[in-house]
Amino acid sequence: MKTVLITGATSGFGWATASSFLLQNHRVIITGRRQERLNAFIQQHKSYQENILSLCFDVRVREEVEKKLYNIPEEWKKIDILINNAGLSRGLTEIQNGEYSDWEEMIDTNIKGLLYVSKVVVNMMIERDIEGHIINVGSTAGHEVYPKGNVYCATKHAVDAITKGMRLDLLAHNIKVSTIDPGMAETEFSIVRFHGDIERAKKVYEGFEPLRPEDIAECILFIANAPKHVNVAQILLLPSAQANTVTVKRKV
Ligand code: NDP
Ligand code: 8X3
Repeated sequence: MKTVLITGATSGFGWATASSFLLQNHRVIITGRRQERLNAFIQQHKSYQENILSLCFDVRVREEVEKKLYNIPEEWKKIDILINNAGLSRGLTEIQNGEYSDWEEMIDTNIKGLLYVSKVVVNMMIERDIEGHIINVGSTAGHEVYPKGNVYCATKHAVDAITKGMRLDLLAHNIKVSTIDPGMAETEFSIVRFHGDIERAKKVYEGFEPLRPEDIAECILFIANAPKHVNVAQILLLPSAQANTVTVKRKV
């Protein structure tokens, strides 16, 4: 039984991944800003209740991240796997028309938030001599830049660079570092990107079958379950109808 911390488990990939780890009899620490969603997760997994710890915090607020993580009960501090999944996009806009608040939210969440959580958890692993595993959720947007995706793509390129840097730095501590880089998946991602415009968000996935959160969860389980001597360093996961960030075969 491993202890797995999943950021952004209140929705989408994070929820599905936490659920999959629980069903494989691991202990999960689920996080997110929406307390009611954390409660709903526990409610939906009632029979596994003793294997769930929920922490409500905003990854952008460093003091909050440190306070919440350093104060978890001692028996939960032996974290084996960290899944850095919390993230978002805001807006789809030419660079000259971008909103500062959107840029700041993406940079603060996807880059700085990931760093804040990682630093604490990595140190907890090192202090306890745990042969841990960090799995970052990147994106195809970390491989290519698409029109109007400027800052979101930049944050996911940063996640790619941080993943590579972590792999170098943590080698000495026997901590594996991997990334899963999905293409288009239908979650709350586009609703958040378009600030709650559900109709616009739906259109993103019209005419083809996007990835489902469970597809990503399955890959994360595969990465986590690899034998000790194997690091599945990177998975690029696309819907069959997607060739790259801008080329999608849609039924007309
Ligand atoms: P969702 O919007 O469904 O889930 C995002 C999760 O991140 C939520 O649980 C949300 O929780 C959490 N989150 C966002 N901001 C913060 C914050 N400031 N502090 C704490 N938690 C936060 O989207 P996905 O499941 O699709 O996205 C998960 C990850 O996958 C993201 O990093 C995204 O960039 C990436 N991705 C998504 C793809 C897609 O097509 N959907 C493709 C490739 C990568 P809460 O709101 O409760 O805080
Ligand atoms: C999410 C995938 O193509 O919508 O990272 O940016 S995309």
